[in-house]
Amino acid sequence: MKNNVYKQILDMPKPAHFVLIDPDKSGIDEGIDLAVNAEKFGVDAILIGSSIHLNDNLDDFIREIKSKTTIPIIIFPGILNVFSSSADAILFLSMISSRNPQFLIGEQVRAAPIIKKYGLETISTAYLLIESGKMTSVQYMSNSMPIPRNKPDIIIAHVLAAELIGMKAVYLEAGSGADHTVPTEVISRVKEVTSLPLIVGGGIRTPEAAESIAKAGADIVVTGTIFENNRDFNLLAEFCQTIHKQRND
Ligand code: 1GP
Repeated sequence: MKNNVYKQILDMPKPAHFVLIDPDKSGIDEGIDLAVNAEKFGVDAILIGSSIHLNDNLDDFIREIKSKTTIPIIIFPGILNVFSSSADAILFLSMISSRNPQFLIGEQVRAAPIIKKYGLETISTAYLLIESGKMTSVQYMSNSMPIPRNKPDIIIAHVLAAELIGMKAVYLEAGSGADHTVPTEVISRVKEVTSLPLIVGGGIRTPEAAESIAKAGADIVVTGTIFENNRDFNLLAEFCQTIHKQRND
């Protein structure tokens, strides 16, 4: 029987560090190498996802990584009908910053019967795309306008709506490879209004940036591109230590 990943997320010391592995950018061997080292150097969970899904080997990819790691392996879907029953859970995203119905509810309707059949744990997650300097893949692929980065009140209104709807986590997304991360002012303002786990990612390239985001109130700091381009596991360890240093316990 699989673990309750949401409970693990609630219970894990915060801030936590999740590493995103994109199966379109890493082969299986590279993905395993990154996941195994991520676990070794203190990463708390692995997200697996991509904006497009160019490869059809997601199931093998996840099964292989699962067989060599013990931390939670969570699907972070670009398109919700691409997933695998081998994962521990899936972030069941609704892109609430969007006004494109396909990414608010369309993808979820298509995916729900299969996810139910697989018995995969879902974590209902409010996904907010925040403007970050240039067009990102997620913006283009979802045909959605990001929320202006200098409008924290609008961002907060979205987060409050998500909480009232009953969603279980909030993901503030600048977009993979973003020029600018989600502003720390936005993170701290959002943290003041919600007790839901607050996930922040996009454009985090240095331990210093990760530290500011953790200090501002992110419960989970997500890094992706930095370790796709640079398999420097000393740097990975430094990211982990910097993020974990912000823990109170
Ligand atoms: C993207 O938030 C993640 O969905 C990670 O972004 O690749 O820029 O680290 P980066």
